[in-house]
Amino acid sequence: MDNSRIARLFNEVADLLDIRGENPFRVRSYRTAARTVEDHSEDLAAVLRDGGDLTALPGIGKDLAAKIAEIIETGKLGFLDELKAKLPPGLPELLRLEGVGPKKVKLFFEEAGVDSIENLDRAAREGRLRGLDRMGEKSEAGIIRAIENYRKHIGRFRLDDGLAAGAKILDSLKPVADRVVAAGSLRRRRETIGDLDILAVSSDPSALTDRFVNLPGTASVPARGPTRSSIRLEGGLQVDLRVMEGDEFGSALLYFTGSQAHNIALRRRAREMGLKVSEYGIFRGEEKVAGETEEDCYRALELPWIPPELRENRGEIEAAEDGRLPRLIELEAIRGDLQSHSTASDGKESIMEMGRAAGRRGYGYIAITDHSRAVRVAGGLDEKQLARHLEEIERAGEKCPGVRILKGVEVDILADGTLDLADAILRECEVVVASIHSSFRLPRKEMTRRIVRALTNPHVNILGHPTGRMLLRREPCDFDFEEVVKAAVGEGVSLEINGHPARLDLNDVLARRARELGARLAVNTDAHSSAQLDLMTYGVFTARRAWLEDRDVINTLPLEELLAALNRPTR
Ligand code: DGT
Ligand code: CA
Ligand code: CA
Ligand code: ZN
Repeated sequence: MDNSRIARLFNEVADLLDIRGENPFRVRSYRTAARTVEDHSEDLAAVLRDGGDLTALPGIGKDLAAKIAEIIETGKLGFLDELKAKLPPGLPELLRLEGVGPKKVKLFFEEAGVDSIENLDRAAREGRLRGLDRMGEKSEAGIIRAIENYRKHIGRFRLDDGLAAGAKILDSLKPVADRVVAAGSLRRRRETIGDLDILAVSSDPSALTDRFVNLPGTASVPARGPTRSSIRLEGGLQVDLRVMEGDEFGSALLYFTGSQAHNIALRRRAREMGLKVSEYGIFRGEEKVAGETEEDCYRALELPWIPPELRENRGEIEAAEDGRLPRLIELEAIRGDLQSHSTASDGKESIMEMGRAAGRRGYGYIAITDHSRAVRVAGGLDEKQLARHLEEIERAGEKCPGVRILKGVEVDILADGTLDLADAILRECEVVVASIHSSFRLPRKEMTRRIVRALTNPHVNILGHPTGRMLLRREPCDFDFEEVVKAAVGEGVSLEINGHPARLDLNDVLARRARELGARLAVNTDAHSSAQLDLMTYGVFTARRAWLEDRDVINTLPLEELLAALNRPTR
């Protein structure tokens, strides 16, 4: 049981209470508790097991502590189920739409009789939403777009959710399997996964299958057999299990890791060499020439082993053949984080706590980049507040030996491309991340001009989460990517790969293209708590899928070289 699941259930409770229009303090107590639990570094199940006192956590009273215990013990929260039973079953799903929160759901339900996505779609298309409180034609069109977007992504899951589910399943299966691993898009670290593919070898396949179809959190069992089974988890994620023989493990892993396009290209190559490839092995006529390991299989095809992140048939087989595979960046090469937030804006921990956590991770530096004033909901800073904040960063740095805490800011790019803070204060910062947090839907030309203009400000070092997309929720901004990258290269501005698993922005394809155009990348977490510094792994997954090496990423540089690299060329 992980803390994030507890947090999710509490957030669901808060949403439902909010939709019902219940006491805002009660709603807030669940949200605060969700955040506390999510950010807590120890597994609460372990805390409970060791006789720890959950009410010692901030904002957790007796009632919430009992609910946490209930979730840990039963995997469920009865109170949430009761709440659900009191509302039309289609209502909570509306919250999955971009720009639709509990208040809107309540409004749509009470004033327009909307109780499902279908209903909402119809109401919006018939123009029945525009008269409602704070709704106009524009917001109505936004609803239609959000629904289209949601339908396009339906049935896919974020990588972090997939990895969390996968880790639990592997742990449960390990005792009844000789070998068990995740394959498919999860192993390739794609940003979203359609389903989860598990491959196992076992001397007791029926015990393995038994355990699999009875895993906790299973909602249904679409298929069950000695070599293939599938389950569907409560959240809707399907998990496929394939049981193979030990001497087929390599070829099976290769096959089920995919991608399908990579497999097809390998098979074509094999055919030209007079070989045949399947999940059972690589064969020349009747003779099996490889199958036990992936390395053996690639070797039989006269190729070096290709990292799973590259297996998309985007030139990796040709590169492997020519000995041109990149030496992909690894997490260990990252020496610091160049976007993080503190309590000065919407972060959860102090500058000092963030700095110490960076030190514990072995980093040489961390930039504290709180929001600027335009992001009012995040408590963004104005010039005066930022000046004071920069002093605090300096003071914290003195008390934090070993890690350099860099004075930074995440300054908003306003709709016209100017920045939200005056040059005089930006000049005082060591790291200026410029990002868009509003007006996401400008026409392409205007958006391109806006971003390019921001990049020409001589103090900007990094373009933060460049496309603004939110996975499965918000489409990227529309702009001329090539033109923006060329401007960034000319100005000496790095492009961010934001490692938050809801963003992964730039994505693999765009980051790769940016590198080809000569851009440097910065892989950052955008951490809002010290625990979130761990999200760096997701940024590195994306960087690897973008074929990046250490030298493409500025935060692999040691401090002095980084500071030199941040210096903008003077013209
Ligand atoms: P997903 O689940 O949509 O995120 O993507 P994958 O890549 O995990 O695809 P999935 O689950 O349908 O199948 C897992 C792997 O099995 C896939 O990457 C390659 C292999 N595979 C599945 N079906 C085929 C097929 O028809 N032909 C070939 N060559 N490979 C296949
Ligand atoms: Ca899959
Ligand atoms: Ca599958
Ligand atoms: Zn941001």
